[in-house]
Amino acid sequence: MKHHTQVGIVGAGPAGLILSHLLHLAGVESVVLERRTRAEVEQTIRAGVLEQGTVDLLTAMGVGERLAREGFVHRGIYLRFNGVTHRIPLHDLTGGKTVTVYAQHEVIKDLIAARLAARGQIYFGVSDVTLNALDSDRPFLQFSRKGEVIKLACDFIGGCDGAQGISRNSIPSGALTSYERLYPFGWFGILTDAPPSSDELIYALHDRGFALVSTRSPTVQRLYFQCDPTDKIENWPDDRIWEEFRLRLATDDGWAPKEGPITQKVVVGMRSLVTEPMQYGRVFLAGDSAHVVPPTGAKGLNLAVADANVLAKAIIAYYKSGSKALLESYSETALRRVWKATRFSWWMTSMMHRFPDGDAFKHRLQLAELDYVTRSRAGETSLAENYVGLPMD
Ligand code: FAS
Ligand code: PHB
Repeated sequence: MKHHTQVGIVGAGPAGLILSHLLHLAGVESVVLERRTRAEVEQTIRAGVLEQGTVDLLTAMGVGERLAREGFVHRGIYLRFNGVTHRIPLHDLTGGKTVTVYAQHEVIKDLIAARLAARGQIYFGVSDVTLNALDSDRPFLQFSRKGEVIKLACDFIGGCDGAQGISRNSIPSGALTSYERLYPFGWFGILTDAPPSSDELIYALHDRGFALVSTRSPTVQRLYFQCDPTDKIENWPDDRIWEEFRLRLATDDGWAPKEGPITQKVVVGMRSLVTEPMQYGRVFLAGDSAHVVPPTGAKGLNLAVADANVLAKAIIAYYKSGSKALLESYSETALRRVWKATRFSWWMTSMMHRFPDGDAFKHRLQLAELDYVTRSRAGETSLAENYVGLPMD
């Protein structure tokens, strides 16, 4: 076990693994510390949509081969409201950009395989990780592994441990400002063994609430509907779930989802959170450890990737030229994109969910906004360029 590395990374999610592999490709060494087992990390069902920039980066990193083979390229999405479906032609509106549906846990498997094939150091199942001496030039991580307490000296620390991690909380609270918005609803998500119900994703607003039709493969589908954030999966037997989807996704021409056995149910809460700055001394936050977005805009995973890309460039520049300029501007650079993705995720969420306050005026505004976005070239272009992903740098 080494006791010094150039970059110590906490968390083996998209942010930590992308950071580690980008550093490796530039000859910078890192060690990744992950509290869960490899199997747990690789089996965590989460996001499903990769922005064009994410696909391009994974490909450039040499981790895009299975993605190219098994991912589903989508050239548009559907918005459904008042029983009518409108297509947003993403590809036509953005000069040829698309999104690819490829599950986050598949990206994780590909990244872990690439790291280990390159003899990367990922320590799964560690515990009691602490970040220390962050405002010195000799920070260190300390953790327990196989009953041994280990001290790992680093030049820099990547805090990539997600919304429930310790990195953000290791920074003196006076040094950070958090901006948060809680939403009065969550998502009830299912995986079902069924063929696709649609060739592209369907985002629907119904009087009963939001619903989303996504996919994972020709035989496994991913669907969500808006629910009370305190709702429990025990309240939702399969037949009640399908009835709710049929109601919320109904169209004037009789469309209905293709049903099948439900193999996974989850209730996820919904909030927007941005922490500023995303750095303190020698620790740099990337991904959900610094910000959380509601999944409506499919941004969470993609923001983690973008942060890791910006941070990797900054660290590599330091080792190559000794310049700290990109390190010093990391937070400002990352936050410009984070706030634009946070705005878009808030906008999509606010437009497409029924707020329980029953505000009829607000609901009429939502329908007017949807009517504008789906009938205005400028409106649909704005949605499209945000959905496929704003430029990474
Ligand atoms: P992650 O949370 O993915 O990874 C952090 C890692 O750090 C985890 O493996 C964790 O085990 C580890 N860790 C935490 N504390 C640690 C400690 N003290 N020591 C060591 N390791 C530690 N985004 C979308 O774009 N679309 C979606 O549909 C979507 N659905 C989601 C559904 C759910 C249930 C959740 C929770 C999130 C969803 N997200 C979605 C957001 C999600 O994809 C995140 O944005 C993405 O995983 C962020 O990646 P990371 O920042 O790497 O954090
Ligand atoms: C998913 O497939 O899990 C998914 C797709 C689009 C979203 C959110 C989640 O906006």
